[in-house]
Amino acid sequence: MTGGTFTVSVTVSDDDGGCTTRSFVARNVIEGDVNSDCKVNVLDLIFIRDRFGTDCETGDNWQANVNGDGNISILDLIYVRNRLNDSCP
Ligand SMILES: [Ca+2]
Ligand SMILES: [Ca+2]
Repeated sequence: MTGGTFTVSVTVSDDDGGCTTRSFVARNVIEGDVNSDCKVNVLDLIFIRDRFGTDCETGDNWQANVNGDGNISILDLIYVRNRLNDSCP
């Protein structure tokens, strides 16, 4: 897959037979680029800092949980810090 924007559809079901499908736009970006501007820089760190301790499921907060542990914390900041100055090819 090359870089660009994609529409992704996800269907989720539960044990009670409930089911929902959501479609969203996804971009092929680099790790640590939480604001999807194709650069890992201080703006990504600020994005995460501003969401410390907030619910990962609210709004666009999920983007700040870069290590996927379900929390927005210093660990996410460190993850992005270690990728500073990376950019899309
Ligand atoms: Ca960025
Ligand atoms: Ca995290």
